[in-house]
Amino acid sequence: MAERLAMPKSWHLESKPHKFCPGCGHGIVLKILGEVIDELEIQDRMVFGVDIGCSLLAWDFFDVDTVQTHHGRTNPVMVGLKRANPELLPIAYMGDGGGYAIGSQHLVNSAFRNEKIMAIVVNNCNYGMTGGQMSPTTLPGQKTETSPYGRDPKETGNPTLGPEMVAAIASPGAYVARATVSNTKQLKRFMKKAVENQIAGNGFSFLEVISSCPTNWRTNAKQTWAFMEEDMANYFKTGELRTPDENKEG
Ligand SMILES: Cc1ncc(C[n+]2csc(CCOP(=O)(O)OP(=O)(O)O)c2C)c(N)n1
Ligand code: SF4
Repeated sequence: MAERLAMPKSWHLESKPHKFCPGCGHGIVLKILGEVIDELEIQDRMVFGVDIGCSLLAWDFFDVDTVQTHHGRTNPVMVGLKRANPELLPIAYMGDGGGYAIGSQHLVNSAFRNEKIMAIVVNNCNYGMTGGQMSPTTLPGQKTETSPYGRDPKETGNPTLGPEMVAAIASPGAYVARATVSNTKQLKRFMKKAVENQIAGNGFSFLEVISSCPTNWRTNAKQTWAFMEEDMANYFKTGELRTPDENKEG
């Protein structure tokens, strides 16, 4: 059994070490989420929804009630739980494939209806679990299994800007932001504000997190960091796009 050491109290100790590849950003996002759950003391009210893709490797990550749903269906399942029991704090956790491709209609409808749930999209610019195919957020020129010559926006459009889309259709009370695993202080601030927005019952909370997938990017540590901090950061700008009081950190 793993030792607790610096692990959040809300983590499920028996399932550690976790199942993500070395260098994967999912572990960082889930560590920050665990710290926020502990600090806000919401472990008993939280329901964690994991999608298909590498997010599902977190099915036993937290010591909280967890539901696994198919591609992109995590948002409506969390909405149903919230409507049935408004005391719950459901958090939907998915990849850019689940959130912006096959589950995009659910994301759009949750945002339009200002559903009082939180959704986290971990954006690693590819379909990680299935071996690195092109996803909605694959960057122009980026080589993947299904774009071996690099993504051509003339053929496949431009990468999806999830928070920008959600911010454009969100209602007052929504919280929308983009963070990155390469800036954990900012990531924690935004994660906490998104969860606090749920506790206050203000409206939809949406957080995209720029994350790493060195296995499919086929990058070493230095190249992984550079891809996130240069290529991805140039296209996907971090910051808050909607807050309940409209004071935003840029
Ligand atoms: C309806 C359906 N279509 C396709 C698949 C195959 N599939 C499983 S995981 C996955 C990719 C998921 O990518 P993403 O959501 O970006 O998450 P990641 O693995 O990168 O974290 C796909 C296409 C599936 N399981 N179900
Ligand atoms: S395939 Fe990519 S996203 Fe999935 S666990 Fe490995 S590094 Fe993480």
